[in-house]
Amino acid sequence: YALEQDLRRAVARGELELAYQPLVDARAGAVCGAEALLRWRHPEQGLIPPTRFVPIMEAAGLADEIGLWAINAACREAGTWRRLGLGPLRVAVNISGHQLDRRDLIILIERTLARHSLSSDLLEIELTETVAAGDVDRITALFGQLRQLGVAIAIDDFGTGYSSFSTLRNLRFDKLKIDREFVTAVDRRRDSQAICRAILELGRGLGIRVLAEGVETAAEYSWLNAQGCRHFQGYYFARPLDPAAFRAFVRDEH
Ligand code: G
Ligand code: G
Ligand code: MN
Ligand code: NA
Repeated sequence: YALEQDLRRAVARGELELAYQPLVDARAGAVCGAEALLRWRHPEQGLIPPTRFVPIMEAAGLADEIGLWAINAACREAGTWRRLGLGPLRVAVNISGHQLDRRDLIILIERTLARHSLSSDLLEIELTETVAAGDVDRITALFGQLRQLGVAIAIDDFGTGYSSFSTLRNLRFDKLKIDREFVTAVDRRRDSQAICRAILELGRGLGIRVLAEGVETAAEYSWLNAQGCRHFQGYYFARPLDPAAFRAFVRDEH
């Protein structure tokens, strides 16, 4: 598989990049951070989106190496935001289930934070609901260690996976991200409205933040805001941006 061979060399050749999509806090009326999203600049095929290469990366056993590369690059960038005086901006990094097999994951995260002099509360780890519902003992231990380190935990794609209320009750985390599927046309769809209301109420009851992903229109934003949603991400605010564009976006806001 040619693409797999190319991906094996992509890190060493500096072909991987991170795009940063602003996370918006409606209460502060400002960008409060970014989700780091992997991009592969293939020498012949151009920019390849993660939906195409993340499955290859996982099947080829590269999730670990590329995942660590991403955590390091994201922490380096967040350290730069701090030094540039862009305010305390948190960076959220997606973690693949395969990375959890690594016993020294926490130590590696701790070292990465230290390497870039980044305060642990400025890093957030995103795990999909399905990953969080995996090996219960392993996940409970990992969440405990991340919490002890001061790193925030977000449950990604919430509502589309396999977690249960008992998983949610047994794990302590900081944020639920409502999947785009329920946000699209939420101002017009009664079924999505019922689901978003329920997730927001769940967040209030559990005392955790809820973020709506994939907000594309003012109408979706207004509807969610009226329901008490305060954290947003989506093309309505900004697309994933290259590092320079993200810095400029934050600067222009002030
Ligand atoms: O950026 P984009 O919208 O195309 O992302 C598509 C998918 O790829 C998302 O589900 C996202 O979670 C995943 N993804 C993006 N960056 C990373 C990453 O650094 N690691 C892992 N494991 N998945 C990522
Ligand atoms: O990690 P996760 O699966 O949540 O990845 C987020 C994905 O959603 C990224 O691929 C990102 O590019 C994409 N995305 C972010 N905002 C929007 C949006 O407003 N609309 C659409 N269609 N996709 C979005
Ligand atoms: Mn994500
Ligand atoms: Na998501």
